[in-house]
Amino acid sequence: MAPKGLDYEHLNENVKKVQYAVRGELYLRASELQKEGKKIIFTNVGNPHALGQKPLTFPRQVVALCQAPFLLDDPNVGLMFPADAIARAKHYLSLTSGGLGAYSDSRGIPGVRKEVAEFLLRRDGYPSDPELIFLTDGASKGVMQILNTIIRGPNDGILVPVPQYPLYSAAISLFGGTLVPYYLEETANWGLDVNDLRNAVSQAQFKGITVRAMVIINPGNPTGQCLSEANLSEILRFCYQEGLVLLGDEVYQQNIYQDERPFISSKKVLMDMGPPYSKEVQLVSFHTVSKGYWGECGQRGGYFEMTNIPPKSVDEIYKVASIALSPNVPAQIFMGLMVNPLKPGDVSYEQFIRESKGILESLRKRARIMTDGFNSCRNVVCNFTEGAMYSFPQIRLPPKAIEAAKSAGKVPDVFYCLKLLEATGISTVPGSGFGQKEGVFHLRTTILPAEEDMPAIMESFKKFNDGFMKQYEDTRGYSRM
Ligand code: DCS
Repeated sequence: MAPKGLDYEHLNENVKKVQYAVRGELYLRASELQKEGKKIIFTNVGNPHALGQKPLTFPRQVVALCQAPFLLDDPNVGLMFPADAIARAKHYLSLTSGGLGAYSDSRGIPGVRKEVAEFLLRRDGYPSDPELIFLTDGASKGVMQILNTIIRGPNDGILVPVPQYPLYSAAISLFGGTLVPYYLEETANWGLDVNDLRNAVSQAQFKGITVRAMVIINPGNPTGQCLSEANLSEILRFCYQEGLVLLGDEVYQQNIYQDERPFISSKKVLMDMGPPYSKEVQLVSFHTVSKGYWGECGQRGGYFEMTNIPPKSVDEIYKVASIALSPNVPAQIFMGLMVNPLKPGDVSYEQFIRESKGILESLRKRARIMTDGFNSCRNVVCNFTEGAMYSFPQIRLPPKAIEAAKSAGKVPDVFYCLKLLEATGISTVPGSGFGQKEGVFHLRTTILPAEEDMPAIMESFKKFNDGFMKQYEDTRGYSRM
């Protein structure tokens, strides 16, 4: 028989090459165990509502009214919804062309893009053009759109931090480009050294690869560090010298758990640098409704803002966005609500602040409990989670554990994480899914389990880890950085 289009052997090789550990072997095993009735703590994905976080009331009221506009005609609507939610629902409906059931412009609703631009002006102190803001189905789709536009083939390189969130490695292989790694330094709190970037570019050039873009994740996933202003300006200067587009993944900008290094956007640093940088460096920055105290992952809302991108390139990005007709319209309303929150004096303001502060303060405590918990374990060292939603401890595996993993046909950190899962139900992602230096092992867990469950989870981790170490330890050396 003639081969058929979807026969495995004839699939697009780029599709087959893609790896995505966040939903990989550990996740599949955890799902199996759950089916068998084992209680699983899913700390593999940064999905706050799945771990019990309650949605903020006000945005849900607004979107509920937008979804059911007939409620607005009900004489009792004022008994069911606060006046500010009713006003906001009417406002957003007036911005759509036919409510939530109608496609929007493929860049998103113009009125919401204007609200994003106003937010960026307030945040950074520099004007932002709504025409250069595209709304997307989560930040993921935006990142994929931009990478797809940049990558022409295997000789195009994208500088990506290692460890990194595997959206980047996966999308780069899907589009047939080449990932050029730059290593974050664990002993320097996952900082990055511009000299390493230069080396990475020259090594790539030596192999015939032209580096065209650089990704930063700030705050970092899985590493949790917040980049300083000085570091960001060094990076931007480097991008200027090398002619690279900077892709600034800033989805965790609200998730900050220390006061020394508040979030500062790449756009603000770039504009502060003045010409020639502010006029020349091409920057695309990404944001989402999935993170922060919103955690509305399932809504799939995001945006990207383009700076110094030539109009003809913007037109091409618009054209390709148009193939998918329109981003999610309800998610666009969430984005509008996120960037244009309630103000003091609004009826729902107090409740909104109470809810959002409660979430952030609790995340801050959980970041501390986790880091301290990991650091109290045998052969585990962990940098403090300064921001984002993850803890990324290094696990110093004894040589015997590495041998045992090899004979089980597993990568050592996968072996450790599988044992952890079987023993405790804690479902993590092995560090190898994010990239790490040779011979060094990690795992990633989210800091999202409920605060009251945290001590028990850390205790159960410690019990497992210390037992594991005891089982495999001998007098020879360890894996270490
Ligand atoms: N960028 C980073 C750094 C992320 O961590 C995520 C999601 C995204 C982009 C995409 O988010 P949205 O598409 O939902 O906007 N983080 C995943 C993770 O590591 N765990 O859960 C989801």
